[in-house]
Order: sequence, then C-alpha cells, then structure tokens
Amino acid sequence: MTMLSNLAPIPELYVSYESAQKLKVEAADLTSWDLSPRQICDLELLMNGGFNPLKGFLSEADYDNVVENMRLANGTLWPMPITLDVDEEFAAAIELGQDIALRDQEGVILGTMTVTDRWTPDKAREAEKVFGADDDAHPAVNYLHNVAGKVYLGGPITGIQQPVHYDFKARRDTPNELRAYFRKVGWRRIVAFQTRNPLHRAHQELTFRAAKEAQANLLIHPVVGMTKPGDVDHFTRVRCYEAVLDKYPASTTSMSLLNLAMRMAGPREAVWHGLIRANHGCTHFIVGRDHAGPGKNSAGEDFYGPYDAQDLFRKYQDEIGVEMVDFKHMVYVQERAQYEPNDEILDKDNVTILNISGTELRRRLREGLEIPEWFSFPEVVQELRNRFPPRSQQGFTVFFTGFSGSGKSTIANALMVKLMETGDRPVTLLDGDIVRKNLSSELGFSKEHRDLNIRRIGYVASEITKNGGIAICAPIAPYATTRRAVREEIEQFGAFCEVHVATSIEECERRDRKGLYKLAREGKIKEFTGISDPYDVPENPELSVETENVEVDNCAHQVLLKLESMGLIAAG
Ligand code: PPS
Repeated sequence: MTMLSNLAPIPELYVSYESAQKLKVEAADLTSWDLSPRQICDLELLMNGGFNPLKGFLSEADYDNVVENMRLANGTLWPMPITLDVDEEFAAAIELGQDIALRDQEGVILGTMTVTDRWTPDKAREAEKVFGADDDAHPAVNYLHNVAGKVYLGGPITGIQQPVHYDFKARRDTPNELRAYFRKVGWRRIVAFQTRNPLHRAHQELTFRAAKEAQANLLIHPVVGMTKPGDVDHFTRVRCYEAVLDKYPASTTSMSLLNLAMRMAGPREAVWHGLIRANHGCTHFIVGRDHAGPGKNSAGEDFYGPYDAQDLFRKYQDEIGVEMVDFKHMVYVQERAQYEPNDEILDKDNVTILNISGTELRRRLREGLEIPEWFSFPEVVQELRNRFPPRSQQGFTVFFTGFSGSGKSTIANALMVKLMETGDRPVTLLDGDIVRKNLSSELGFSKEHRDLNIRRIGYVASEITKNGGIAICAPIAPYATTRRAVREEIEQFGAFCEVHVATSIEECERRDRKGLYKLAREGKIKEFTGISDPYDVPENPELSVETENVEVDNCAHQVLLKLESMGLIAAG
C-alpha cells in the first residue's frame, strides 16, 4: 500500500543522534547567539519540519520576496518572514560563511547556522507589507520595532536537539509524530482547529460541525508558543482544553500542542497556519471570523476585515495543500437551545440570540459574576475562575510616572499607607530613588540605562503582581515604549494602573526640592529629564493627577478612587 502523501514523513533539519553528540562538542568553540523566546519557537518548527520547506532562517533574497510577494525566491508560497534578528554589535562580529551556535536561554545548544546573509531590513516596509500597517498597536509591528534586533542573519540550519519542554510533554508532537499517529489510528482526513483561547461550547459546536462537514477527524491544535499579549496563559488553557476534550468522541478527536510564535497577521497568518498544518499531516483547516486578528489599530479600527483571512486562504488553497473549512460566527439560539451559525438563522426576529464576547467574559470573571452553562462547560469556568479570581483578590501594579520633583514619591508613599490600612494584600513601594540605591546602583541616566532601570522595576512589579501583592512604582520612566513593555509584562498577571503625575516642568523647577534643577540648568547634571533629556507624556494613562494647589492626601485619594473603579479594591 502506498502511503498517502499527507502522512509520509517530511524532511527535518536534525542530524543523527551520533552526529549531534559530536556537533555539541565541536560547537563549544563557535560564536553563540542566545535565542529569544520567539526565536526558540521559530527554530523548533524549522528543525522539526513544521516550517517545511524552509531550511533555515530566511536569506535576504527569500526575505525580500516573502515580504513583497508572499513567496520564497524560488516561487514557493511562504507568507511569513522567519528571520533571525540580532543586535548590530553581534552582527558586526560575524563573517559571512561562519557557523554560529544557536542556544536557548539557559545556554543549551539547539542547532548551528551557517550565516550566508546579513542585512539591515527596512522594518517600515516589512510592517506595511506583512502586517498591513506600520502601526505599533499591532503586536508584531511593536515587536518588530521595539523588541527585535536591527540586523537580520540568514542561513541554513543544522538541528542538534529540540528545545526542552517540561510541561505537557505527552501532548506535544512534531509533524512526523502526528503523521505517524494518524497512520497508526488510520485517519486519512484530518481537520485542524487552531486556537489561542480557551474553548467554550460555541467552539466545540463549530469544530464538531467542521469535522462532520469535511467528513474528517478532528485535531484540536492550540498554540502554546507565543500568542497575543494579554491572552490567557497556556497552562490554564491546556487544562481547559483537556476538560473540553472529554466532550468529544475519543475515537474521532485528538489534541496536540503547537509551539508556534504567532504574529497576529490575520490573512497572511491564516495562509501560514494552513501550511504549518499541512506539514503536520492535516488535510483540512478551520478558518473562522477574524482569524489571528490583532485587534484595533491606533485609530481604533480593525486592522483587517473579518473575512479577509478566509478570502486570502481560498485564493491560495491549492498551493497550501489543505482545504479550508470556513466558519461564520456561532451564536446560541435560546428557543432551540443550540448553537447555530449566525448567518444561517433565518428567523432572527422570532428567536432570542445569546452571545457573550471575550470582553464580557473577562468582565464577568473579574467581577465574580455568573457565567451561564449555555456559554461554557463548568470545568472550563472553574479553571478560569481559579486562574482569574475577582480583581479585588488579584495582585496589581500602580505605576507613577512624571518629572523629578513632581510629587510621585510623596503620593506613592501616601497611597502605600492607605492601602496598608486595609491590610488585605501585601504592598511594596518601588520608589525611583530606592530602586536606584538597591537594584540599579551602577546605572546612570542614558536612554539605555533608564530603560534597564525601568525594566528591572517592571520585572519586580510583575513578580509581586503575579503573587497577589500590590506593587507601587514611582520612577520618572520617561519613555513610552518602555512603559508599554512593562505594562504588557504586568498585565499577564494582574491590572496595571498608570498614573501620570502631571506637574509641569516649570512647577517642578520652581519647587526644586533636591536642588537638582539648578544644577541641571548650570550644566552640572547632564541628561536631566525635562531640561536636557526627553519625557514622553503618557497618552492614555489610567489617571492623570494635578498637584498644583492640591494636597497630597487628595492626590492619593484620587488614585484610591481609580483603583476602586477598576474593581481592584473593595468600595469603602
Ligand atoms: S528613570 O529615568 O526612570 O530611570 O529615573 P529615576 O530612576 O526615576 O530617577 C530617580 C531620581 O534620580 C535623580 N536624577 C535624575 N533624574 C532625571 N535625570 C537625571 N539626569 C537625573 N540625575 C539624577 C532625580 O532626582 C530622580 O528623582 P525623583 O524626584 O524621584 O524622580
């Protein structure tokens, strides 16, 4: 019997076990690049064939073609630039043709790369062409400009070993492992469902219908690499998926975890997801409404139309090699007590349509409100409630920002005392001066050092928030992108309340509590914020407080009221 092409093994980039052992020793002498979390995800899928036909990080010619035409230089369809971004210093020290070792964050070698290409990409062009707009509100564009290095290296990869995962080991499969599994259980037609969210009843109904429609078995294939900032963490999600898996017939449904780093690129991402699923042996792929959507742009509009992803997928379906099962929005029809595709309901005027959006679900969790049985499964709701207790029991961070001498520390101290009075959660104050004494004593005031300082504060605050405490930070934090990065880090674990202490520079200088403004004017202190160094005024802080002619006690009280309105402290 000939093997079906979707189930035959696909090429991987790994060398044999013996060669890997040898290479590991030899690689000790190579220049090492420590991969970022996103690069580790990319490398894993490059090495195990998930990104077949790629043989390494893209060369410049492939990159240009992918950006412009969604194709590699040889014409093969490939919509996403898979690039190795590095800093300028590292790039400058590399010679073309040189082998480098690619290591994980603990220094474990995963593979080597022969650097054939090195170039400085036009990131604005990449943003426009790949993500549709050069707008930092798009998570991947923000990553491109503010996280990724300035230079790209490209070249073929030799795979030594897979990145180690300690969690859900039995649920992770390489493309070849999945293909072998499908062969073993005799599955020929497989429809994959991509997800980065917990599954509720609507998803179960949608996937069930898709499998029926395609006359296929179902593979729930959630992403556990990197998803949209602010998503439910994958540990919680996988526990939710496991609960939902029990609701499907075991003989026709399976689940496998995919260590993909998503880019939220909507239409291009859908095509990419299709290619990845084809590599994993699937024959069909579900594309729903707003597939891999990044949310709103900075003008408050959607980056892509709700069905753009389906349209693009349809156009390239033959080349992708998997058939799309497109789905519209599923909603609950109360009278018939079942889910139906919204656009197939013909008697809309006579029935009650119920739907709970993601935003509404988060609100209900946050406020400890009811989540009805028609919406989700009790086991899923319980998992979510364990992970997201009502806000009044979660940790959070209050982040003051403003000029030196604006009153940040004084208000922060007053707030700390007020919060300690209620005593329900531990409170830690990370004041600018205190941090510089204890955590950042070696740092100065260059942009680089300030960023490092704020990152450290953000890191400590995120740990405090994660563990249910209250962190109050009061640095100057002059750069908006750094504040945003800190916000994103903290919002994974709890709320972030940015308070702009909006005292004007003139007033700060007039007060000149520490005598620093005088010194700054005399040029005795360089890079002084507001005098000889920039300050990005927060555009959308949760709160802005004026301090001129307002008492400290009142300013702190305004913050308390804000925290109360955010549901973070019980109304008193
Ligand atoms: S930053 O930019 O957020 O890292 O700054 P931060 O750590 O909050 O600064 C803490 C205090 O350092 C004093 N100081 C300066 N501030 C700004 N620019 C320069 N060049 C500078 N040199 C020293 C200043 O008093 C800050 O104090 P407060 O009043 O707490 O903001």
